[in-house]
Amino acid sequence: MKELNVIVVGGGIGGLQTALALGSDGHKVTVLECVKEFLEVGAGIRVPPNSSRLSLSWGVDFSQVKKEISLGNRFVDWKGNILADCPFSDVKDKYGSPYYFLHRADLIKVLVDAVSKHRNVTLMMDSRVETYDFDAPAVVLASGKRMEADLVICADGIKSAVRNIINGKPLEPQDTGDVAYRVLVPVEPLLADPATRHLVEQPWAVHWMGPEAHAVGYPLRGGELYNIIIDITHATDVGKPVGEDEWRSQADNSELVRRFAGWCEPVRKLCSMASTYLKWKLADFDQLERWVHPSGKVAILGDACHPMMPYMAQGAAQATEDAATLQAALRECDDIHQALNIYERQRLPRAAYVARNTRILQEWLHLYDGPERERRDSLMKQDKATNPVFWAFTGRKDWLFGHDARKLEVGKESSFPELAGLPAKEARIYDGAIADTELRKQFRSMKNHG
Ligand SMILES: Cc1cc2nc3c(=O)[nH]c(=O)nc-3n(C[C@H](O)[C@H](O)[C@H](O)COP(=O)(O)OP(=O)(O)OC[C@H]3O[C@@H](n4cnc5c(N)ncnc54)[C@H](O)[C@@H]3O)c2cc1C
Ligand SMILES: *[C@@H]1O[C@H](CO)[C@@H](O)[C@H](O)[C@H]1NC(C)=O
Ligand SMILES: CC(=O)N[C@H]1CO[C@H](CO)[C@@H](O)[C@@H]1O
Repeated sequence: MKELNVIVVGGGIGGLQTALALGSDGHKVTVLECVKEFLEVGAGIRVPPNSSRLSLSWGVDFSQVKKEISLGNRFVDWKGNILADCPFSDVKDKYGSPYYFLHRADLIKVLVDAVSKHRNVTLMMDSRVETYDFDAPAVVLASGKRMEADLVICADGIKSAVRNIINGKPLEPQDTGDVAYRVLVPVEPLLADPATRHLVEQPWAVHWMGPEAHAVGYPLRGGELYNIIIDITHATDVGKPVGEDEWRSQADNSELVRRFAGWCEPVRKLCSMASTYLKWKLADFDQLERWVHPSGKVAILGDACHPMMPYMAQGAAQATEDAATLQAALRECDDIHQALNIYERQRLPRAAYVARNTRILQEWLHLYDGPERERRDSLMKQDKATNPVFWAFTGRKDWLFGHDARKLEVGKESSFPELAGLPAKEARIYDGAIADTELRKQFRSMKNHG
């Protein structure tokens, strides 16, 4: 395709990567970002193998930031017993690059650095897009300025203002039933304690799983910080509720300490160390019908079209794949509309499949103790499609990590590995008929009197 003028709305991880991908093919890209400057959101982000290679090919320099290389996913019950390890030791040999743990602020920094050095990409901060002209195509900024292009890519995140118009009918993100706490703690107290030392020294992503909650922890920045994500059902979250896809910074850890009082020592310690944290309500939706506006000149990308719970650590990676497939489709076709259709046909079902699996994982991660939990614990040890852990079945792991998003697959039969089923109805928390056990009642009374 000839060189295009492209507008990217939104300078998140998705928008910046799209700009770099298209800029490296000679397209002239302007990124419009509404905030005045990027917030330093203190949190970790997991970057799977093929994702970092794509970024590298667009000129992103990871060498300047401190990374941790993941040993894999470790699954532990809430009392501290290791149930299964899903090692990533083969990842570099098999998929060509390691699985990284990064600080989110570091990832944004390397992306912004690459963008600011790039001759073909311009990043405009403090530039809110208010309206779209889908046929031109063009956007109008809050300042009143109108900007035209050959192609507009909307990467404006989960609250996307343009999603419903592109989709042709409304589809709002729905509450998943869970809230997420994100915490960063210093490592010194963890290193000083023999019960937690290994958490910093051995960079597993440890998943502690218990009734209606799980926590994931991993070290960051060469072991300078420890990152924890805690996901709890609203029903048993004893903290102050947050509004629809709003996040809030809080400093009082007493609610976490109370909620996790019955858990193993590392989890209790991490909760007590949480001096400040961010809190989200997690939302997602079923797949959209369209990612491309009928004008054929505007398309949507990233969390705007496939928001998902963070349980597979795939949100940013899926946005990276979006950018790579879009780049490849524009290379392949002379017609923009045709390229966008190829992009949609390849990306929409893949992202929807990952989101669907995230919901299955949600049920298995949050089971109460009982027969279904015992069945889970034994399924987790088998390299089979019935294993509820996505990566523990080699067929799915290869599908996820071995994918080259720059290879266009449209026309070929795209096949998806089999997903694990849901737990039995009576054990399911989100759509089941779970019994009102003593423990459930206890959580509720903690909530009411908290
Ligand atoms: C708790 C949590 C943990 C996560 N952990 C991981 C993980 O480990 N690994 C992973 O891969 N993913 C993870 N994710 C998901 C990941 O953060 C997102 O999927 C990814 O950042 C999405 O990027 P995006 O660019 O599509 O959207 P966003 O990052 O939301 O960016 C959208 C941008 O558009 C801007 N914008 C919005 N409207 C306008 C407008 N009208 N005009 C101009 N600009 C506008 C916004 O200011 C924003 O900068 C996690 C998410 C959460 C909530
Ligand atoms: C920018 O575009 C030109 C073509 O206009 C291309 O030759 C060059 O490689 C691009 N720059 C980068 C850094 O990719
Ligand atoms: C972009 C990229 O690096 N893609 C690679 C992903 O992994 C598969 C399987 O290892 C490779 O064949 C791709 O080249």
